[in-house]
Amino acid sequence: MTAPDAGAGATAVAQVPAGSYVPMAPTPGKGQPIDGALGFQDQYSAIGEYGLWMHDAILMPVIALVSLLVLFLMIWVVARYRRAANPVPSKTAHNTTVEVIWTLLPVLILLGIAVPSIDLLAKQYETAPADALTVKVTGYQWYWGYTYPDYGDFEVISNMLPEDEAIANGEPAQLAADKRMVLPVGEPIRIQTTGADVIHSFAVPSLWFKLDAVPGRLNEKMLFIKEPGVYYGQCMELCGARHAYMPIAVEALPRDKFEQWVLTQPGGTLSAGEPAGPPTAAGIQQPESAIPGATGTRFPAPEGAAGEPVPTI
Ligand SMILES: [Cu+2]
Repeated sequence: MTAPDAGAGATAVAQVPAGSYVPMAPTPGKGQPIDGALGFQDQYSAIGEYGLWMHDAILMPVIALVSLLVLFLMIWVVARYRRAANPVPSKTAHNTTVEVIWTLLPVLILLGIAVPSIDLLAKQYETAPADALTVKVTGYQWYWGYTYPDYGDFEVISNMLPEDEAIANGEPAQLAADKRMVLPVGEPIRIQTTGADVIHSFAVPSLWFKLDAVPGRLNEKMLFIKEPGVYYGQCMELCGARHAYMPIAVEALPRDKFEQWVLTQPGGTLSAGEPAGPPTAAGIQQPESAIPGATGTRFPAPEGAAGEPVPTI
C-alpha cells in the first residue's frame, strides 16, 4: 500500500519533459537599446512595424518638409524684403489665392496624417481572441509579477539582476531580470496589467507595447510576438525610489518550448479544465516584500528612503 501507484499519476502532462528550460541568450542589438543609436528599436510585432512605418515614412518626412519650407520662406522674406533691397514696401493686405493655399495645404496635410494615424490607433485597441493565452502582469514596488491563470495560476516574481551578473551572462546591465516573462511566439496573447501599490507601466519598446499598471484596475492589451528572442523593457511610470531598477525581460519561445518552461514552474500545469480557483487579489504590498522570490533588500534603498511610508495614490 505504501508503494506509489505509477499508473494513476501519469497524465498527458508527462508527455513533455519537465525541467528542460534553459534561458535563451539574448542577441546583441535585438530587443534592447544600442549604444549611440537614434530612433526606435527594431520591431518584432506587426503593430510595431506599422507604428514604425507611421513614424519613419509619414511623420518624419512631413515634419522635415514643413520645417524646411518655413525656414526657406523666412530666409527669403528676410533677404528679399529687407529695407536695402526693398525701399518701398508693398501695402498689400489681402491676397485671396495665397490665403486659400495656406489654409487648404495644412488641412490636406493633417488629413493625410489622420488616415493612417487613426487606423494605427484603432489597431492598437484590437482585443485578443477569447481563447488567447492570458498573462497578468502585476507591478510591485519595485519588481514585476507575471501570473499565468491558464496554466495553474502560478506567479513568476521578477527582480533586476545585479549588474555584474547581467554582464557575466552577456545581458544588458540594468535590463536583465533573474526570472523572465516567458511567452509563446506567433500567437495573440492577452496581457493584463494591474498595480499592487502605486501606478507602474509595463513597456517593451521593441514589441511596441506599453500599458499602465494601475492599482484597482485591470488594463488589457493584445501582444503578438513574431519571432523568438529576448526583449527588454522597463517600468515607464515614475513609481518611487527604485523605479529605475524594475526591468522587464520577455523571452519569446516556440509553443512547445514555452510549454516545457511552464512545467518547470512551481504550480505550472498544462492540464486543461482544472479550476484555477478564485482570482488572486493583488495584495497590499510593503516595501520589503514578503512574496516568495522578492528580493527587497538586494538593492539597498537610497539614503533616507528606508522606513519611509509607501507612497499611496
Ligand atoms: Cu514601477
